[in-house]
Amino acid sequence: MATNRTFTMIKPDAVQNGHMGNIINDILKAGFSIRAMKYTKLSTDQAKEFYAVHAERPFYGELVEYMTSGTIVAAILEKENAVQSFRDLIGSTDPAEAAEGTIRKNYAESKAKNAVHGSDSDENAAIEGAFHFSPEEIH
Ligand code: IDP
Ligand code: MG
Repeated sequence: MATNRTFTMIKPDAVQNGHMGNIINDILKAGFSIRAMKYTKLSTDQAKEFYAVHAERPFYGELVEYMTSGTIVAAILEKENAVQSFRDLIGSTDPAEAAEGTIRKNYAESKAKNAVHGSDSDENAAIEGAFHFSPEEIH
């Protein structure tokens, strides 16, 4: 059964381009509540570990470099059917293919610099949330 939490990051391009406030506003307007939030920067080791599932993909090096290039916002979000609902809100990986009104359509630069992360399963939402937040930081 679907759980009610997902994990997101507002990625370096979106922070640098000044979209952080609008993206948080869109998330709240869509009915998500914020259980934890952190303005932070990933180390190379953290980015490599977070994206380890993509280690064999040709864009892995580029992805790690990009994700460590600036500050991000990491957050745990809550809503009914959170994982799927948030993937719907952010849209396709490539903003050129993302539906009108989605966060990636509105704010992403490219398929690589695509503004936001959203967990793809309940299992990964729990793993990714725990990667960034201790239990005491989740409210
Ligand atoms: P997702 O974020 O929509 O789940 P994934 O396929 O899991 O997409 O890829 C993880 C991240 O890797 C993407 O969000 C994007 O930043 C980056 N990425 C995915 N595909 C490409 C690509 O073809 N070129 C460069 N970067 C990519
Ligand atoms: Mg993914």
